[in-house]
Amino acid sequence: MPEFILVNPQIAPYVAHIQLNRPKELNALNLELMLEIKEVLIQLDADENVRAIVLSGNERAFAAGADIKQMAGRTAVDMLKIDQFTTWDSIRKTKKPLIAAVSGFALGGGCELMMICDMVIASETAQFGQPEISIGVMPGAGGTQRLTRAVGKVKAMEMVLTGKFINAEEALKYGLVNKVVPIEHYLNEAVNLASVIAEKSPIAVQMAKESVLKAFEMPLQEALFFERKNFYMLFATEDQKEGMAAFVEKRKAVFKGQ
Ligand code: DAK
Repeated sequence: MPEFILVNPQIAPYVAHIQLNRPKELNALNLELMLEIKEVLIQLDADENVRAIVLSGNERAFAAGADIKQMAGRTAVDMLKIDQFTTWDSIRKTKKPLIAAVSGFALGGGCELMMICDMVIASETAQFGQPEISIGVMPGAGGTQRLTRAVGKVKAMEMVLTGKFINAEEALKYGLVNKVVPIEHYLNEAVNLASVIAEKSPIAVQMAKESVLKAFEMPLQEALFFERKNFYMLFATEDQKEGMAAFVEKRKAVFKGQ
């Protein structure tokens, strides 16, 4: 049983929910919590009854960053040996769509974890930041890269070099989040978004997710080639036959992930 997260494999049909659960520490990401997220995501990725996953904290905090108290005394060699990247890389490689439901603080590693997710629903109270500079370090789990790709150079520089937070409205304006909703709705809104995706062909969703992510990893020509292969591949699925037949027959498609 995980100690630092709560897992509901069916918060809605085909939608799983992982909730970070260290409320007193504002969901600070200690190593154990990250390992638990990694393990659960591997299980959910393999579970045919799950087609999309919502990741949330609580109303006060999505996550206020890596656990500073756990990290404070470490040397560079300790950090190297612990090799947290194995865990973070595994989370990043989740095949199913990950939707972050963010309320309160999403800071440092919390913001980086959020940016690994594919979409973000924020509550009006959400605050985002990369405040590592204020504790003598800098973002180490993708913050300088993913934030810059999301919000552009000057805003990323401002956030990373000053450590200042931005609010939900600003995050929306800069394209860091998909939607901002009142606090009482943020989790439902994320689950609803996940449910819309869960109605689609899970194979097509997986291929499409993979292809969009290549936009950040490959030069355009290679990425277009990658997209093309995935597109062709989908014509080998029953879901493609079902989807197109349903359109022609004017009925709702029922996708089986075959
Ligand atoms: N770590 C540990 N404890 C934390 C914490 C954190 N990041 N953030 C908050 N807490 C704890 C506080 O210590 C406090 O505990 P007690 O003192 O009550 O025992 C409790 O949560 C409530 O916090 P506050 O009393 O401070 O609450 P406030 O509302 O006054 O302030 C705050 C909220 C979020 C503004 C403040 O807590 C704060 O500034 N927190 C730290 C934010 C921060 O600097 N985050 C960045 C951390 S560095 C890597 C992967 C990831 C990372 C690095 C490498 N690899 C894969 C290699 C990530 C690094 C980081 O995130």
